[in-house]
Amino acid sequence: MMTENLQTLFDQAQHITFMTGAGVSTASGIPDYRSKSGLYSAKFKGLPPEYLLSHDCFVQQPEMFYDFVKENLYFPDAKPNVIHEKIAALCQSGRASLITQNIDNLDRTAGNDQVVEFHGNLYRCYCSKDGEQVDWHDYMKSMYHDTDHGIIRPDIVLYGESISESALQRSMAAIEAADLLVIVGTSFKVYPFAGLINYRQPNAKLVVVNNEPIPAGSVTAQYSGDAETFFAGLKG
Ligand code: CNA
Repeated sequence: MMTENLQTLFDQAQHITFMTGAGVSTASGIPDYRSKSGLYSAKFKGLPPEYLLSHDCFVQQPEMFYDFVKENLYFPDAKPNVIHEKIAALCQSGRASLITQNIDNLDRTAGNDQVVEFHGNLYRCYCSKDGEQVDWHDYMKSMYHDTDHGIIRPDIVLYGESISESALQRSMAAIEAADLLVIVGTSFKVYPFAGLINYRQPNAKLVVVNNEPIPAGSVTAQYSGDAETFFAGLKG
């Protein structure tokens, strides 16, 4: 249940910046990484997901990378839930911004065209040889680009790769604009994403909505429970 105190923080905020992770999409049927039922609890051909989602794996074992990504990351039938929808509505009204670590496209499907996709988007693919954009449906059929036989990849940030300059700049601007930061559905262990909160205004308030404790420092308020329930109860 939404406590009055938390609702008041949302009502009084001039600008809210949401920072989200895989926990906002579990209610849409997409597993997260670090929960008990998450992707990291499984191994694939004896290899850990951290390696399978790395730049090294993509370069050295591209077939393995492709099989892993195709079988475990793509959920094209998933639909946005109330969390994506309420955040999108707040962003559309200009009262909020969103920085997500998610690569599942659900914020865009919910109508959020301003979202900062910190780790990219699975449904944008390109050929690593000539840089040409490739439809993700074609990537699902083959990892090879039909015109030049280059290896196709999704436009996501792999372990060992850097965040794009534009994503960093847009994220910092969103963090600096906020008098309320709301962290939702993330274990908050991945850097540089987790380090973004260090750029917040000194008086900015910090709210955490997650079903387990996370290392976010001193928070103004927190909701320990299911993020879908929290957002269903959020007014305005
Ligand atoms: P994570 O490390 O798996 O953490 C998810 C967090 O959300 C955990 O603390 C969970 O306990 C919590 N959680 C899960 N479901 C709920 C819920 N319904 N209500 C409240 N809390 C919940 O994932 P992070 O996002 O922190 O890790 C960052 C990685 C994961 C990024 O690089 C992402 O690209 C990557 N990822 C993305 C997706 C996606 O796009 N949907 C899915 C899986 C992983």
